[in-house]
Amino acid sequence: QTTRRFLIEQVKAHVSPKRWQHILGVEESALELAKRYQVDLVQASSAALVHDYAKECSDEVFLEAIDTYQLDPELKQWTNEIWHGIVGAELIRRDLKIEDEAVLEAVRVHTTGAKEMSPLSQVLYVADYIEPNRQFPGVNEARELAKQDLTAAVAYETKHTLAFLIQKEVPIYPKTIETYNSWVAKRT
Ligand code: DGI
Ligand code: FE
Ligand code: FE
Ligand code: FE
Repeated sequence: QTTRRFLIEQVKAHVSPKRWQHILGVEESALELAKRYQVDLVQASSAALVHDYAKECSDEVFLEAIDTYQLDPELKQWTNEIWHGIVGAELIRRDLKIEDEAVLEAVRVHTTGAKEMSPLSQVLYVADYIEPNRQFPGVNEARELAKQDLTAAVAYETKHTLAFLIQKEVPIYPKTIETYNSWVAKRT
């Protein structure tokens, strides 16, 4: 049931046109990276198409899902940015009938990263950052790194995201810091 066509139909109807453009850009970048780094193309496409499915859900939907799916109650203190991947994965499993745990895990970690990430999770994490519609200082360096070394691209994104969040003076989700500590050390 989770054909590309089904996912496109469902997700496109659930998000704004602008976000849909972003999602298609993420799919394009994810497929490119998947080819380069020998990641399954169907998993890469599915993960990309669904990753921001929940981004426009209301806070109430997430708060209820945290209870329903018995996720860590501490999550309730966070916001959409943190919820749409971690909590969103449960809504994606339910609404989009995604049963592939590797795809759901990639969605869960697409915003914060994780200490350890599968090649599929790394591909989604980086594709979300470098997709063609993204424009921010440093994106071209991230694109170049992604062509040469996926680990280095994850490390670069992690470092720059953390610096950006600190500059904005927003709270840092503990897992974001774990990701930083782990991937900065991995970079050779
Ligand atoms: O959903 P997207 O906009 O495509 O991208 P994303 O899911 O990677 O990131 C969504 C937002 O989450 C982005 O503005 C950065 C923010 N974010 C990432 N880590 C943290 C965070 N926000 C807070 N407050 N704390 C974090 O640790
Ligand atoms: Fe996202
Ligand atoms: Fe991201
Ligand atoms: Fe995204």
